[in-house]
Amino acid sequence: MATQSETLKLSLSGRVKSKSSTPQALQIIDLKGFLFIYTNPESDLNVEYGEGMKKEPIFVTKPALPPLDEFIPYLEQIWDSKVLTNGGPFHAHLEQKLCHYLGVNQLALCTNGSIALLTALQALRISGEVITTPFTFVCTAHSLIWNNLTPVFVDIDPNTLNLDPKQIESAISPRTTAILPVHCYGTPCDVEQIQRVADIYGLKTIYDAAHAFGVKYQGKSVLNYGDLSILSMHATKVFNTFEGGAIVCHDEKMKERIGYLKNFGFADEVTVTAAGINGKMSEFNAALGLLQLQYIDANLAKRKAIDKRYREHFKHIQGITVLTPPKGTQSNYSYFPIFVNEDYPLTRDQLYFTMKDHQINGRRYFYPLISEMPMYRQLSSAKADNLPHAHRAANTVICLPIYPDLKLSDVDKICELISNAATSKKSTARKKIVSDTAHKTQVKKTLNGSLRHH
Ligand code: T4K
Repeated sequence: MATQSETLKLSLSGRVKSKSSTPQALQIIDLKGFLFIYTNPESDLNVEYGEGMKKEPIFVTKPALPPLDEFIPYLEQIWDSKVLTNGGPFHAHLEQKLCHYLGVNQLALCTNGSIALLTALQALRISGEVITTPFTFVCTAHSLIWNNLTPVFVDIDPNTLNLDPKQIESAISPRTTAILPVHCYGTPCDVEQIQRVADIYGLKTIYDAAHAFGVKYQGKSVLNYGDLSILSMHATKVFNTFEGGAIVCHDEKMKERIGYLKNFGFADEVTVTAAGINGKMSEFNAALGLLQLQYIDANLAKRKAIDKRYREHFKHIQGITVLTPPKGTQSNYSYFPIFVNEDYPLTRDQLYFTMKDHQINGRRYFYPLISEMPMYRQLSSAKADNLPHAHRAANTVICLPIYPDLKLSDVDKICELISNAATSKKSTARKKIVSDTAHKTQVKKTLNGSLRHH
């Protein structure tokens, strides 16, 4: 995109060097490696998105988007009708199409996966304690805190990295009302065993299926298990509507209740049935979803080919393990996690930073473990010796890049790097770890500073 006359140069440390610029007119926001450079605040379009000085870095994901010209007619319709949100025609149509595509009875679109999770817990009137996994994105546990619920962490099964059903029973107390498992990376939980425990103890089950769009287990959608499941349609997900989410439920009555809850609790113009929230998906996002659905199968096929290629490589790289989905799984290939074991010559972080040095930006999903975070670590279930498998996974995982546009030749290069890294420059990697620690210390200082400030 065209820039202003100012010649901007960003040093690697993030400082701005500008020839004839007015520095005040420049705003640089560094979001975890993303550099957003605003060169002229007078033009909203004149925004340059860059990624530092690095050339063609590869990120853990890159959103799949349909051709822009195909989206224009949808936008024209919105512009003509002036129906922007509050349950418009695209919203209704996408709900219907997704039910069909996913093979589920009812689905309520939401603003995002987080709101879907908050609302699902409200819809089932969950109270007290909820059993959940610490090996997930922070949002899973945060949704409990936002509902004034107490998370009780249970360790994961080392084979699936999902909540271990064998350990749920011993974590149940008189205050337990629900189980909140996660189909982590899209790998189905042991849904039958979880249901068995839930039935015995009369617990509700809400699946955080943020990663599991399109995943099938034993021939049916994994979203059909439990009382409710939530989906995320965030930019980083297999199926994206920029931001978006959904709650999958079994019957119309529940769909109606969720409909009220995501619209401030309104049942009609004058009746407010609950302290609801604004959790509605806009027409823009819903229209995009309709178009995205036309491409989902092609995108899943590309992901499958990438997953296959990675697996072929990792058969030959010692010290790295990969996950094998349970028998009967039809995967969506949303993530490709690898686990760096003791017999690989580098530590996980050494490999992670070596990859970064080569512009390969994997992610350590999900490190640090939620149970180690300040708002959870005082819980007795958060103790490290209660969660050995979760700790091991968090300390050894790297999610490798996987997205439809990723070239197989890039997959080959990534694997070659991982194979070669084992035998090369450990010192470079160590240096990076020191800088990561320094960065963390800086973040801590800043946080402390801003806390004091407030
Ligand atoms: N439950 C679970 C288990 C979840 O994993 C999530 C979300 C939720 C619930 C909540 O659903 P939402 O409320 O988000 O719908 C990302 C996502 O923001 C988050 O949605 C996701 N899980 C989580 C696992 O990953 P970050 O902080 O890693 O995102 P970010 O911005 O660093 O993006 C990762 C990479 O993706 C970037 O390096 C480049 C690429 N990217 C990202 C964005 C946003 C793009 O190319 N374009 C983009 O617009 O959290």
